[in-house]
Amino acid sequence: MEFSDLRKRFEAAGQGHVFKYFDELDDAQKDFLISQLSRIDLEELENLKETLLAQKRGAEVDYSKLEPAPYIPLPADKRASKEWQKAKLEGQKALSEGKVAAFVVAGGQGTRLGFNAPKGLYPVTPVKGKSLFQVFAEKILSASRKYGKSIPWLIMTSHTNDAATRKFFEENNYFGLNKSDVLFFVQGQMPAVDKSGKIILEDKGKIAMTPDGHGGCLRAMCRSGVIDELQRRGIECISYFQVDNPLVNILDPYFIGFHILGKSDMSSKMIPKAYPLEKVGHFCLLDGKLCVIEYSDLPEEYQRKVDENGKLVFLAGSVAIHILDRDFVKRLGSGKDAAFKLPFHRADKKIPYIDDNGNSVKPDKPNGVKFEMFVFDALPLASSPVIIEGARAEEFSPVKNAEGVDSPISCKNDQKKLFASWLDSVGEKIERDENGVPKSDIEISALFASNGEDFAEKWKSLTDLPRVVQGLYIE
Ligand code: UD2
Repeated sequence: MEFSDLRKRFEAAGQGHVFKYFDELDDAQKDFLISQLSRIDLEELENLKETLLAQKRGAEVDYSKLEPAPYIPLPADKRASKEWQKAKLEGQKALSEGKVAAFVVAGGQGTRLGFNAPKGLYPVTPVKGKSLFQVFAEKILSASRKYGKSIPWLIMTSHTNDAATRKFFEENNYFGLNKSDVLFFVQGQMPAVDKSGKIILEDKGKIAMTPDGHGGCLRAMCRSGVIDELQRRGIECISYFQVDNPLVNILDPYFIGFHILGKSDMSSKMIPKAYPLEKVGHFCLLDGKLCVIEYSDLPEEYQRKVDENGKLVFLAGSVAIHILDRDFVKRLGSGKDAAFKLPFHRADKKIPYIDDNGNSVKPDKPNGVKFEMFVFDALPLASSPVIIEGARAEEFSPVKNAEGVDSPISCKNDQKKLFASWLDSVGEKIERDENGVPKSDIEISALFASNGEDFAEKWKSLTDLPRVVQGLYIE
């Protein structure tokens, strides 16, 4: 688009102030600003001004109509359940036919952990201190060996961490994966606006752009061409997970099987909440449609509500583990179908800006709004969504906070507990402390086994059994 047309469009939309300092910029700065502006969808922004900014959405939810969402419960023994075994076979078939891809949303930094790098680089394992990315890579490599098919791994980065993430993979030789199976793409951005909807200039030649949320992955997959690449490779299911959870069972044949057998557009794992105010989403039905209501939106009385047996009514926690059908992503992400768009959520933030006199200001209270999409908002748009229960001890222990719950220590302890339970099952004795945490550091690589069943099989085949001592590492 010609510069004059671009300018006219912004002026017509009441956003002409973004050119206020344009004449003071050098050529490179001008080019940068123009490239930012040309990526902004003014119509979308106008729409958000009228809805989210005016607080019309959100206030409309009538929580009294919420019901808990149904789910497929975890049986005491999966091996004894016909339904679960049938799903497993179906999932294994899809994996052996090369129809499944793994997908991590990794746009975030490790800031909350005091780690100034992409979060996927954060060291998490108890003995070797492997990074989150390495843990995932080994799980994917192990599954691709087991099923005899290469498994593409999509990694969504952000403008902030894309280069550092790619460099990390290069330096580590893709952790043994084929480079051509690791598909990076960068998530989109949205302009931040002030309370009246005006785009914020962070600098004279720079718009305050912020990541568009993990829900932005749907459009980013389409825009980047990744979705077409998956189609070329014959991929039908995309196994979605977050970068902060090293316990995630990335290529779970049971989950994949339930998704396929249910002819589902999008499936999710639920884990019963550990305590009423746990910071997870809640699977609910609203007017008969499945949705996730985030902990920060659901009034506390609902988060704490119990039934006549004292059981939490909204028990089903969303831990951000989903399977997305490839064509569903294409439909949602291509933007062609206006009724199939994810809504935005607003977050009020402190956003540095250039004031009317051209001075940089660092506000001490929220002055602006950023817009984000959440991937779970695709659930109400999905046909036949399936939810299955997962086991917390085997699949969920995120690293989010520097200390306390969901911290590096709690996550290491949970990994050790899981590995110890596998060792228990083959008759090894593991000493634990009063909280059930193994006293020694132990670690089992997914390259040896990524679940208890596989571990027991592999262990049986070892001729020289390792001694269970402090620092035991099995690969
Ligand atoms: C998320 C879920 C919460 C629960 C919890 C489980 C939301 C809104 N909340 O909370 O319901 O499932 O996880 O651990 O999803 N990311 C991007 N780009 C973005 C924003 C996020 O890639 O623009 C990635 C980020 O790298 C991470 C994931 O999305 O892998 C979750 O982000 P978060 O840490 O902001 O989510 P959290 O912990 O608030």
